[in-house]
Amino acid sequence: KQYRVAVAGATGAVGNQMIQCLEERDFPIGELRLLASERSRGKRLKYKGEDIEVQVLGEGSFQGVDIALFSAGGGTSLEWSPKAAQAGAVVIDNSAAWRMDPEVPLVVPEVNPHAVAGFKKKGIIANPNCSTIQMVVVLKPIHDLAGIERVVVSTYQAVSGTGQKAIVELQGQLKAIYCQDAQPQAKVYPHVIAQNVLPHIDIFLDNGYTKEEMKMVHETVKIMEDPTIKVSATCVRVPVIYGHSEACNITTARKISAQQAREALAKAPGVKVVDDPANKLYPMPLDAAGQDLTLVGRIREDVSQEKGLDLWLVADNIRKGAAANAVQIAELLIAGGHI
Ligand code: A2P
Ligand code: 11C
Repeated sequence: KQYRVAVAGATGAVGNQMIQCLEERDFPIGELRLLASERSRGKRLKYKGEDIEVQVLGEGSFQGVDIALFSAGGGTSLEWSPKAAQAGAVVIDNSAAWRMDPEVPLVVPEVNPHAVAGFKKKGIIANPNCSTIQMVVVLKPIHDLAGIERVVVSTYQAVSGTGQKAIVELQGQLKAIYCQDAQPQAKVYPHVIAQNVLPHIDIFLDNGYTKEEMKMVHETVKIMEDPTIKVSATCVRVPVIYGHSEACNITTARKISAQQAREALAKAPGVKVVDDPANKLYPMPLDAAGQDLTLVGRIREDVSQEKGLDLWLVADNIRKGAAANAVQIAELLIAGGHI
Protein backbone atom coordinates (compact mmCIF):
# COMPACT_ATOMS: atom_id res chain seq x y z
CA LYS A 1 0.00 0.00 0.00
CA GLN A 2 1.14 3.55 -0.70
CA TYR A 3 0.31 6.56 1.43
CA ARG A 4 -0.41 10.20 0.75
CA VAL A 5 1.97 12.18 2.93
CA ALA A 6 2.08 15.92 3.65
CA VAL A 7 5.01 17.78 5.18
CA ALA A 8 3.97 21.10 6.76
CA GLY A 9 7.03 23.34 7.12
CA ALA A 10 8.80 21.56 4.26
CA THR A 11 11.19 24.46 3.62
CA GLY A 12 12.50 24.58 7.22
CA ALA A 13 15.53 22.88 8.78
CA VAL A 14 13.46 19.95 10.13
CA GLY A 15 10.96 19.79 7.24
CA ASN A 16 13.77 19.48 4.73
CA GLN A 17 15.27 16.64 6.72
CA MET A 18 11.83 14.97 6.95
CA ILE A 19 11.78 14.81 3.14
CA GLN A 20 15.28 13.32 3.17
CA CYS A 21 14.39 10.74 5.84
CA LEU A 22 11.27 9.68 3.90
CA GLU A 23 13.46 9.21 0.84
CA GLU A 24 16.31 7.38 2.62
CA ARG A 25 13.96 5.02 4.46
CA ASP A 26 12.03 4.39 1.24
CA PHE A 27 8.76 5.27 2.92
CA PRO A 28 5.80 3.95 0.86
CA ILE A 29 4.65 7.26 -0.61
CA GLY A 30 1.99 7.54 -3.30
CA GLU A 31 1.80 11.34 -3.17
CA LEU A 32 4.02 13.82 -1.34
CA ARG A 33 2.51 17.23 -0.61
CA LEU A 34 4.98 19.91 0.52
CA LEU A 35 3.51 22.82 2.47
CA ALA A 36 4.99 26.07 3.78
CA SER A 37 4.04 29.72 4.20
CA GLU A 38 3.22 32.35 1.61
CA ARG A 39 6.97 33.22 1.58
CA SER A 40 7.72 29.93 -0.15
CA ARG A 41 5.07 30.11 -2.84
CA GLY A 42 6.36 28.56 -6.06
CA LYS A 43 9.57 27.21 -4.51
CA ARG A 44 10.53 23.68 -5.60
CA LEU A 45 12.10 20.96 -3.46
CA LYS A 46 13.61 17.64 -4.52
CA TYR A 47 12.29 14.21 -3.54
CA LYS A 48 13.84 11.13 -5.18
CA GLY A 49 15.21 13.29 -7.99
CA GLU A 50 11.82 14.81 -8.71
CA ASP A 51 11.02 18.54 -8.31
CA ILE A 52 7.93 19.11 -6.21
CA GLU A 53 6.35 22.54 -5.99
CA VAL A 54 5.73 23.86 -2.48
CA GLN A 55 2.11 24.78 -1.79
CA VAL A 56 0.92 27.43 0.63
CA LEU A 57 -0.63 25.77 3.68
CA GLY A 58 -4.34 26.58 3.77
CA GLU A 59 -7.88 25.22 3.57
CA GLY A 60 -7.88 22.00 1.55
CA SER A 61 -4.17 21.27 2.12
CA PHE A 62 -4.89 18.02 3.97
CA GLN A 63 -7.79 16.71 1.90
CA GLY A 64 -7.03 13.06 1.08
CA VAL A 65 -3.81 13.02 3.13
CA ASP A 66 -3.09 9.86 5.21
CA ILE A 67 -0.14 11.16 7.25
CA ALA A 68 0.74 14.80 7.95
CA LEU A 69 4.18 15.54 9.36
CA PHE A 70 4.20 18.99 10.96
CA SER A 71 7.26 21.12 11.68
CA ALA A 72 6.08 24.66 11.01
CA GLY A 73 6.14 26.09 14.54
CA GLY A 74 3.78 25.81 17.52
CA GLY A 75 1.27 28.40 16.30
CA THR A 76 0.81 26.66 12.95
CA SER A 77 0.45 23.29 14.70
CA LEU A 78 -2.11 24.56 17.17
CA GLU A 79 -4.25 25.93 14.38
CA TRP A 80 -3.76 23.36 11.65
CA SER A 81 -3.16 19.96 13.32
CA PRO A 82 -6.82 19.58 14.41
CA LYS A 83 -7.95 20.65 10.93
CA ALA A 84 -5.65 18.10 9.31
CA ALA A 85 -6.94 15.40 11.70
CA GLN A 86 -10.50 16.47 10.92
CA ALA A 87 -9.74 16.01 7.21
CA GLY A 88 -8.74 12.40 7.98
CA ALA A 89 -4.95 12.59 8.30
CA VAL A 90 -2.96 11.23 11.24
CA VAL A 91 -0.82 14.16 12.37
CA ILE A 92 2.72 13.65 13.67
CA ASP A 93 3.57 17.00 15.18
CA ASN A 94 7.12 18.12 15.94
CA SER A 95 6.16 21.26 17.87
CA ALA A 96 5.65 21.61 21.62
CA ALA A 97 1.97 22.48 21.10
CA TRP A 98 0.38 19.08 21.87
CA ARG A 99 3.04 17.14 23.79
CA MET A 100 1.59 17.36 27.27
CA ASP A 101 -2.06 16.94 26.18
CA PRO A 102 -3.26 13.75 27.95
CA GLU A 103 -5.16 12.79 24.79
CA VAL A 104 -2.06 13.00 22.61
CA PRO A 105 0.61 10.30 22.75
CA LEU A 106 4.26 11.41 22.98
CA VAL A 107 6.33 8.75 21.28
CA VAL A 108 9.94 7.64 20.92
CA PRO A 109 9.76 4.34 19.02
CA GLU A 110 12.65 2.73 20.92
CA VAL A 111 11.01 3.58 24.27
CA ASN A 112 7.18 3.54 24.15
CA PRO A 113 6.12 2.27 20.70
CA HIS A 114 2.82 0.92 22.07
CA ALA A 115 1.71 4.49 22.86
CA VAL A 116 1.05 5.29 19.16
CA ALA A 117 -2.32 3.54 19.42
CA GLY A 118 -3.50 6.52 21.51
CA PHE A 119 -3.61 8.71 18.37
CA LYS A 120 -7.25 7.72 17.88
CA LYS A 121 -8.50 10.25 20.44
CA LYS A 122 -7.37 13.44 18.68
CA GLY A 123 -5.76 12.17 15.48
CA ILE A 124 -2.46 13.68 16.66
CA ILE A 125 0.82 12.11 17.84
CA ALA A 126 3.46 14.42 19.30
CA ASN A 127 7.15 14.16 18.53
CA PRO A 128 9.15 15.03 21.66
CA ASN A 129 11.73 17.78 22.06
CA CYS A 130 15.08 16.84 20.52
CA SER A 131 16.98 17.00 23.83
CA THR A 132 14.44 14.66 25.43
CA ILE A 133 14.40 12.12 22.59
CA GLN A 134 18.11 11.37 22.64
CA MET A 135 18.20 11.22 26.44
CA VAL A 136 15.30 8.75 26.84
CA VAL A 137 16.72 6.42 24.17
CA VAL A 138 19.73 6.02 26.50
CA LEU A 139 17.82 6.11 29.81
CA LYS A 140 15.36 3.35 28.85
CA PRO A 141 17.79 0.36 28.93
CA ILE A 142 19.32 1.64 32.18
CA HIS A 143 15.87 2.10 33.72
CA ASP A 144 14.92 -1.45 32.74
CA LEU A 145 18.12 -2.78 34.34
CA ALA A 146 18.53 -0.67 37.46
CA GLY A 147 15.50 1.60 37.95
CA ILE A 148 16.29 5.28 37.44
CA GLU A 149 15.39 7.54 40.37
CA ARG A 150 16.96 10.82 39.31
CA VAL A 151 18.75 12.39 36.34
CA VAL A 152 20.78 15.60 36.39
CA VAL A 153 21.49 16.66 32.82
CA SER A 154 23.40 19.52 31.23
CA THR A 155 22.94 20.02 27.50
CA TYR A 156 25.17 21.50 24.82
CA GLN A 157 22.67 22.26 22.06
CA ALA A 158 23.34 23.07 18.42
CA VAL A 159 21.92 26.20 16.79
CA SER A 160 19.99 24.16 14.19
CA GLY A 161 17.49 23.47 17.02
CA THR A 162 16.35 27.07 16.56
CA GLY A 163 15.85 26.62 12.80
CA GLN A 164 17.45 27.67 9.56
CA LYS A 165 17.74 31.32 10.57
CA ALA A 166 20.02 30.47 13.50
CA ILE A 167 22.34 28.41 11.26
CA VAL A 168 22.63 31.43 8.97
CA GLU A 169 23.24 33.69 11.98
CA LEU A 170 26.12 31.58 13.38
CA GLN A 171 27.72 31.28 9.94
CA GLY A 172 27.37 35.06 9.40
CA GLN A 173 28.88 35.85 12.80
CA LEU A 174 31.87 33.54 12.18
CA LYS A 175 32.39 35.17 8.80
CA ALA A 176 32.24 38.65 10.36
CA ILE A 177 34.82 37.69 12.99
CA TYR A 178 37.28 35.77 10.81
CA CYS A 179 36.85 37.08 7.27
CA GLN A 180 35.61 40.64 7.57
CA ASP A 181 37.21 41.89 10.79
CA ALA A 182 33.71 43.15 11.68
CA GLN A 183 31.53 43.10 14.82
CA PRO A 184 29.21 40.04 14.79
CA GLN A 185 25.54 40.99 14.99
CA ALA A 186 22.96 39.07 17.07
CA LYS A 187 19.34 38.94 15.89
CA VAL A 188 18.01 35.44 16.54
CA TYR A 189 19.56 35.05 20.02
CA PRO A 190 19.80 37.78 22.68
CA HIS A 191 23.62 37.58 22.47
CA VAL A 192 26.25 36.67 19.90
CA ILE A 193 26.50 32.86 19.69
CA ALA A 194 29.81 32.62 17.79
CA GLN A 195 32.69 32.06 20.25
CA ASN A 196 30.08 32.02 23.04
CA VAL A 197 27.87 29.75 25.16
CA LEU A 198 24.33 30.81 26.16
CA PRO A 199 22.68 29.21 29.23
CA HIS A 200 19.30 30.17 27.83
CA ILE A 201 17.04 28.10 25.55
CA ASP A 202 13.38 29.08 25.13
CA ILE A 203 11.78 31.41 27.69
CA PHE A 204 12.49 31.73 31.43
CA LEU A 205 9.74 30.46 33.75
CA ASP A 206 8.75 31.55 37.28
CA ASN A 207 10.72 28.70 38.89
CA GLY A 208 14.01 29.95 37.40
CA TYR A 209 14.26 27.13 34.86
CA THR A 210 13.74 27.69 31.14
CA LYS A 211 10.85 26.14 29.23
CA GLU A 212 13.35 23.90 27.37
CA GLU A 213 14.61 22.60 30.75
CA MET A 214 11.10 21.90 32.00
CA LYS A 215 10.25 20.11 28.73
CA MET A 216 13.01 17.63 29.59
CA VAL A 217 11.47 17.15 33.07
CA HIS A 218 7.88 16.58 31.96
CA GLU A 219 8.40 14.82 28.61
CA THR A 220 10.81 12.27 30.14
CA VAL A 221 8.18 11.19 32.68
CA LYS A 222 5.46 10.93 30.01
CA ILE A 223 7.55 8.91 27.55
CA MET A 224 9.10 6.63 30.19
CA GLU A 225 5.61 6.23 31.73
CA ASP A 226 7.08 6.57 35.22
CA PRO A 227 6.15 9.64 37.29
CA THR A 228 8.77 8.74 39.92
CA ILE A 229 11.71 9.66 37.67
CA LYS A 230 13.07 13.03 38.76
CA VAL A 231 14.92 15.21 36.26
CA SER A 232 16.80 18.48 36.70
CA ALA A 233 18.19 20.07 33.53
CA THR A 234 20.41 22.98 32.51
CA CYS A 235 20.03 23.65 28.78
CA VAL A 236 22.80 25.51 27.03
CA ARG A 237 23.26 26.73 23.44
CA VAL A 238 26.73 26.22 21.95
CA PRO A 239 28.14 27.34 18.58
CA VAL A 240 27.71 23.96 16.90
CA ILE A 241 25.48 23.59 13.82
CA TYR A 242 24.25 19.98 14.05
CA GLY A 243 24.24 17.65 17.08
CA HIS A 244 23.10 18.12 20.67
CA SER A 245 25.39 16.76 23.42
CA GLU A 246 24.31 15.94 26.96
CA ALA A 247 26.19 15.16 30.19
CA CYS A 248 23.93 12.96 32.34
CA ASN A 249 24.33 12.03 35.98
CA ILE A 250 21.97 9.20 36.86
CA THR A 251 20.95 7.86 40.28
CA THR A 252 19.61 4.31 40.16
CA ALA A 253 17.60 2.23 42.65
CA ARG A 254 19.96 -0.74 42.24
CA LYS A 255 23.75 -0.59 41.91
CA ILE A 256 25.08 -1.47 38.44
CA SER A 257 28.65 -1.28 37.20
CA ALA A 258 29.76 0.85 34.27
CA GLN A 259 30.37 -2.38 32.36
CA GLN A 260 26.80 -3.61 32.98
CA ALA A 261 25.46 -0.28 31.74
CA ARG A 262 27.74 -0.45 28.68
CA GLU A 263 26.51 -3.98 27.85
CA ALA A 264 22.84 -3.03 28.21
CA LEU A 265 23.36 0.06 26.02
CA ALA A 266 25.25 -1.95 23.38
CA LYS A 267 22.12 -4.11 22.95
CA ALA A 268 19.63 -1.23 23.01
CA PRO A 269 17.85 -0.18 19.80
CA GLY A 270 18.87 3.19 18.37
CA VAL A 271 22.00 3.41 20.52
CA LYS A 272 25.67 3.10 19.59
CA VAL A 273 28.26 2.82 22.35
CA VAL A 274 31.37 4.86 21.52
CA ASP A 275 33.40 4.44 24.68
CA ASP A 276 37.09 3.84 24.29
CA PRO A 277 38.80 6.76 26.01
CA ALA A 278 42.25 5.09 25.76
CA ASN A 279 41.95 5.54 22.00
CA LYS A 280 40.34 8.98 22.38
CA LEU A 281 36.98 7.63 21.23
CA TYR A 282 33.85 9.24 22.65
CA PRO A 283 30.70 10.73 21.11
CA MET A 284 31.03 14.12 19.37
CA PRO A 285 28.59 16.20 17.30
CA LEU A 286 30.69 15.94 14.13
CA ASP A 287 30.34 12.13 14.31
CA ALA A 288 26.66 12.13 15.29
CA ALA A 289 25.54 14.51 12.53
CA GLY A 290 23.88 13.05 9.45
CA GLN A 291 22.88 9.69 10.97
CA ASP A 292 20.10 8.47 13.27
CA LEU A 293 21.77 6.70 16.21
CA THR A 294 22.31 8.22 19.64
CA LEU A 295 25.99 7.87 20.50
CA VAL A 296 26.87 7.23 24.16
CA GLY A 297 30.23 7.08 25.89
CA ARG A 298 32.28 8.26 28.90
CA ILE A 299 30.21 5.69 30.84
CA ARG A 300 31.52 5.61 34.40
CA GLU A 301 30.46 4.96 37.98
CA ASP A 302 29.76 8.17 39.87
CA VAL A 303 32.47 8.69 42.52
CA SER A 304 30.12 10.83 44.62
CA GLN A 305 27.36 8.27 45.26
CA GLU A 306 27.06 4.49 45.47
CA LYS A 307 24.28 3.93 42.95
CA GLY A 308 25.14 6.40 40.26
CA LEU A 309 26.42 6.63 36.70
CA ASP A 310 27.82 9.43 34.59
CA LEU A 311 27.66 9.38 30.82
CA TRP A 312 27.85 11.59 27.74
CA LEU A 313 25.48 11.25 24.80
CA VAL A 314 25.22 12.94 21.41
CA ALA A 315 22.68 12.73 18.57
CA ASP A 316 21.76 14.67 15.45
CA ASN A 317 19.02 16.95 16.79
CA ILE A 318 17.44 17.47 13.38
CA ARG A 319 17.39 13.77 12.50
CA LYS A 320 16.82 11.54 15.58
CA GLY A 321 15.81 14.64 17.54
CA ALA A 322 13.08 15.53 15.06
CA ALA A 323 12.72 14.30 11.46
CA ALA A 324 13.84 10.67 11.79
CA ASN A 325 11.83 10.13 14.99
CA ALA A 326 8.72 11.49 13.24
CA VAL A 327 9.19 9.20 10.24
CA GLN A 328 9.80 6.23 12.59
CA ILE A 329 6.45 7.02 14.26
CA ALA A 330 4.79 6.97 10.82
CA GLU A 331 6.40 3.57 10.20
CA LEU A 332 4.98 2.31 13.52
CA LEU A 333 1.50 3.39 12.41
CA ILE A 334 1.85 1.27 9.27
CA ALA A 335 3.48 -1.70 11.05
CA GLY A 336 0.70 -1.69 13.67
CA GLY A 337 -2.00 -1.66 11.00
CA HIS A 338 -3.32 1.66 12.29
CA ILE A 339 -3.46 3.24 8.83
P1 A2P B 1 8.59 29.33 5.11
O1 A2P B 1 9.94 28.83 4.66
O2 A2P B 1 7.67 29.55 3.96
O3 A2P B 1 8.69 30.48 6.07
P2 A2P B 1 12.55 26.69 10.52
O4 A2P B 1 12.18 25.90 11.74
O5 A2P B 1 13.77 26.21 9.85
O6 A2P B 1 12.57 28.16 10.81
O7 A2P B 1 11.34 26.46 9.47
C1 A2P B 1 10.00 26.75 9.76
C2 A2P B 1 9.10 26.14 8.71
O8 A2P B 1 7.75 26.42 9.03
C3 A2P B 1 9.33 26.71 7.30
O9 A2P B 1 9.08 25.70 6.36
C4 A2P B 1 8.27 27.78 7.22
O10 A2P B 1 7.89 28.12 5.91
C5 A2P B 1 7.13 27.09 7.92
N1 A2P B 1 6.14 28.03 8.42
C6 A2P B 1 6.31 29.04 9.31
N2 A2P B 1 5.15 29.71 9.51
C7 A2P B 1 4.23 29.11 8.72
C8 A2P B 1 2.82 29.33 8.46
N3 A2P B 1 2.15 30.30 9.07
N4 A2P B 1 2.20 28.52 7.58
C9 A2P B 1 2.88 27.53 6.97
N5 A2P B 1 4.19 27.27 7.15
C10 A2P B 1 4.86 28.05 8.02
C1 11C C 1 16.34 23.66 20.54
N1 11C C 1 15.16 21.78 21.50
O1 11C C 1 17.36 22.97 20.39
C2 11C C 1 15.02 23.03 20.82
C3 11C C 1 14.28 22.93 19.52
O2 11C C 1 10.21 22.06 21.76
O3 11C C 1 10.47 21.32 19.76
C4 11C C 1 12.95 22.24 19.61
C5 11C C 1 11.98 22.93 20.51
C6 11C C 1 10.80 22.05 20.69
O4 11C C 1 16.31 24.88 20.43
